[in-house]
Amino acid sequence: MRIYVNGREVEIKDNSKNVLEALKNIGIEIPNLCYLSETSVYGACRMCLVEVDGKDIVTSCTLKPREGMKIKTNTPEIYELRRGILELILATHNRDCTICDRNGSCKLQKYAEEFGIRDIRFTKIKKDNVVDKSSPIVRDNSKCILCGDCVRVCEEVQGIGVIDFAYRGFSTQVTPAFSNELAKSECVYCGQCVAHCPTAALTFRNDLEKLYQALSSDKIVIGMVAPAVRVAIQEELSLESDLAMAERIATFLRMSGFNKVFDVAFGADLVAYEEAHEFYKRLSRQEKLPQFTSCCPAWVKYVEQYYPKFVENLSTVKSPQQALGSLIKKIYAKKMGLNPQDIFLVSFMPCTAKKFEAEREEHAGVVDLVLTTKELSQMIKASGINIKQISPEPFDRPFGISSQGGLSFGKTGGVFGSVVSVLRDEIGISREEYDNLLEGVKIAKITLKDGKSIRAAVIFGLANARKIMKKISSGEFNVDIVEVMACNYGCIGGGGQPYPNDSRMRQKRAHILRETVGIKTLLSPVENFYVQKLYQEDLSDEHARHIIHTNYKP
Ligand code: HC0
Ligand code: SF4
Repeated sequence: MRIYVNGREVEIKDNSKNVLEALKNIGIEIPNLCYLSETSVYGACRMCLVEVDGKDIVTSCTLKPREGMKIKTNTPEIYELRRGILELILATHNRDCTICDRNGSCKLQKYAEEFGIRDIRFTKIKKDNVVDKSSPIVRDNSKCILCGDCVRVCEEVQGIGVIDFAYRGFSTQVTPAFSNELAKSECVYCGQCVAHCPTAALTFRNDLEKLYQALSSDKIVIGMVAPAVRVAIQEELSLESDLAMAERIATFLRMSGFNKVFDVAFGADLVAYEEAHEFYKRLSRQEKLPQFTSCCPAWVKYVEQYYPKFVENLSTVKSPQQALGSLIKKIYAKKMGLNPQDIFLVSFMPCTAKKFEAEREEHAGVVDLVLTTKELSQMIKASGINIKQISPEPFDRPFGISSQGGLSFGKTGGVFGSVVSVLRDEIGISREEYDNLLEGVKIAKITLKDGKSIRAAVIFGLANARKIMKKISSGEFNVDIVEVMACNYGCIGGGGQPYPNDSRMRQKRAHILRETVGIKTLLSPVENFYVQKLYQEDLSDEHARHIIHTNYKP
């Protein structure tokens, strides 16, 4: 379709959702504070105004493109309107930018700078200041611009709907029901509201101070790095597809005082191996099927809240974070003659729910601190060390080697793919068929060499999980094993990843993760020599293996 933009004839896609997206695709980014391509259109902020056919000024997010239409995106009138909107938003906005969590990544701050706003004319109105620090997700209403992005993401993308608008006029707030704290709500701490909040109204708890306290104590500080962190942190450090990033992080952490640095992808190999065997046992006995993956803590909380009758279907294998943590505190410490109490274990995760997971009763005393990709990037930047110039050093042994399978955990489908590769290597597979059932659900039919057949589902995001869980619950959908990752694209899109954290960035991260996986020489967790050694020496019987299992209670 051809339209005219600022006096130039341009070609846009025929199926463009709206003018805002059509123009974005040809390189014109219309300012906006409430538009998300992942959710329904809200049209509240009024920043995305454009002039149509020399007459009307309308919001481009609600405007359907039409052949031959004449659009102006940048007239003096539009400029003044946008400036006025910004001034009105800023009138009630907490403007402590220098000490704000989103300093440098806030959309409102960016526009205030670009539109040259230096004075706010209307400052008599004060908003209620409510700060909720009850959970890893921090909510600060004084920074909220009522764009509703979090409300729509939580409801439409995650299918939870734990936050919504309440009260009227200047008292309007986004809050959980009855103005409760998030910790008392059904929030699963996935952090997708944080990922899409344009300001710092929703952030996550920053725990860096605890790290520096540990580093200045007598503790032995051990770090472990999750698969998705090595990919997304590059965005913060102006790197592109650095395949040695994980090893550079290892060097950096050692330079910062860490005694050892391990790879969570090793834990992922171990988990895939153990989970495949757990599944095969359940399949042979036809009990507690379907088996659900349990490495995503937001998904585990979701099952506990909404489907307690399926809690026993969750794999009892701990997540890689907790399984590796348990190995370090219980097996590694003993072998090295260390007192587990003297170890301070820090995991670097792309995820806000991992902070919650480490604090769960079942996992007490294992992982001492969870820091996100964002917090790691703050550490690196504050150190003044140019990470591009430091030499990559391998992770420490024995938990430093991983296969393609283990590293693939970082995006949706990775856990299931690894479990399948263990089944392939250990039992043998004679036939595999894959199909996309609905949008967001991948189905597999696998026949093992021993004649057993498996139906599997990989579910992308919690809103899709809700649809499938209803069908599983009613018996309409029969399946033996199910992988769920709460966030779209999996951990690479976790709530602790850098901003912007939208579909475009997630696609890019998925590509870099694939490249990073591709250079690994070990294909399957079965080929991981250190995993095999661990099974021979330390995890040889069921009793010994209980340290990497847990029980979620219905
Ligand atoms: Fe993930 Fe994990 S893959 S949940 O996304 O399973 O957070 O990256 O570390 O534990 O390995 C997150 C990422 C992990 C765990 C692993 C799993
Ligand atoms: Fe909703 Fe997830 Fe945000 Fe909680 S963390 S409010 S569940 S989007």
